[in-house]
Amino acid sequence: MPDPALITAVHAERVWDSRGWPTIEVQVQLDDGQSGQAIAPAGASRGTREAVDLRDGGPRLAGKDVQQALAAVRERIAPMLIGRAVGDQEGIDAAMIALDGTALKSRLGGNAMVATSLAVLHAAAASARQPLWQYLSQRQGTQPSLPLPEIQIFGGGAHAGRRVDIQDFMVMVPGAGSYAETLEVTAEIYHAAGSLMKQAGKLAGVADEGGWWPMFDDNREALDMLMRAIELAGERPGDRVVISLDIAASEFGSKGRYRLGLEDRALDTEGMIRMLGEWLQAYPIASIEDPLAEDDPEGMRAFTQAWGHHLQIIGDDFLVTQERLLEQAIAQGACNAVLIKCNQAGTVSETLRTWDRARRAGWGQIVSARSGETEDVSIVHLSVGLDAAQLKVGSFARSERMVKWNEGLRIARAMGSQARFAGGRALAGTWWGRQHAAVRSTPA
Ligand code: 2PG
Ligand code: MG
Repeated sequence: MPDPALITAVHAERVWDSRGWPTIEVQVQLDDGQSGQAIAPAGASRGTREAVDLRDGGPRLAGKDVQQALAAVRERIAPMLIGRAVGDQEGIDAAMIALDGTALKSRLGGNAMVATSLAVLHAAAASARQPLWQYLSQRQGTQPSLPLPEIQIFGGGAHAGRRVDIQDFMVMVPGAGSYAETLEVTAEIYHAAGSLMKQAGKLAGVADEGGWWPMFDDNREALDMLMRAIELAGERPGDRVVISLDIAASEFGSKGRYRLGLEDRALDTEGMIRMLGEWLQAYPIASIEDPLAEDDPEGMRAFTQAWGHHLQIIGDDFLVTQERLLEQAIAQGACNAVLIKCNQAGTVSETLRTWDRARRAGWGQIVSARSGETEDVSIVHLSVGLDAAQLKVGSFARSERMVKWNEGLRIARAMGSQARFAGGRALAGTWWGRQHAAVRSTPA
């Protein structure tokens, strides 16, 4: 066994994200000449219990500058990491957590910590002379697979000036034969949706994650337009292609009161569950994220009891990639899948603990980007290496999104004949999985 490589330097620089705001890039150098680097992403619809980014405040750059987070890496984290073995991810993350000492990582900054933690992981993979997906899969003992993409067609909510209430109108192609095929089918649907918007005189550019800007008069109009786009792309909705929604209900609801601004309607928890139930009966929706607010666990439990057998129910703001919250939700029977965002947890080790807990519970796992992204492709490697089976990156436009979808293609090529596509595995327990299992078992 070669001696483990040691960290010799940790650099931090200010770079810029896809919304044009500052963020932080960390590079970790090793004594074997290898290095790793990573950039912190940034959310807009953030859960209140996720790790917080350290931002400078003040009048410049809307208070979003990251000089304090850069200083935290250069002056506090770097001296602590120099000389440590790069493979000791847990020890390094634990040391940062102890140095920070706060519940939400507000002293060093979740942005400083996640960029450092991911840079350490990349450096360890480089030192092992392995691509990150392979390093992770060996470390965690998984069989790597290419994930099923979840791709946004219309953006909304906090990513589109609240033009519609619902945040993400997405498609998945669980019936595709390969990762590459999901992208091709989605491209057809994305462009079909753009043509329909143009014909209707409603084309107004794209939202934060590259999905079409939603010029709709009510939330169902978006769903109807999505159905038409799927058909125009030559697909039968519900067959190879299904719909997926991120309601991001915490953005317009709290403590059991929800306000749909677009329709000027107020709903209680029961009303929300009823409305979503009507949608689930009318449209081929196989996955729904944050159907109720993060402070409405009773609602989440009731919704899961009513619909958990029918579709995938994902906790994002509700679980914020925290093992403790996931544990509670498993005990309560709230949700049946978890969104995995490294910067909500704040370190790689905490992210891996949440992923592992979900896996042991048989819950779905969706590795996810944030609405503020960069050229960083770490999450694609995580989804493949952890065999998470699903990946959410935003839409099918803008390079901070495409760099990730394209990285999946490169990984598939590198895997060659070993490439395994997760396909519709994650949706096996939903109406889609049952329907397609039945189709498969019907004699020709
Ligand atoms: C979400 C993400 C990505 P944000 O809610 O799932 O769509 O948004 O990064 O703004 O939290
Ligand atoms: Mg979400």
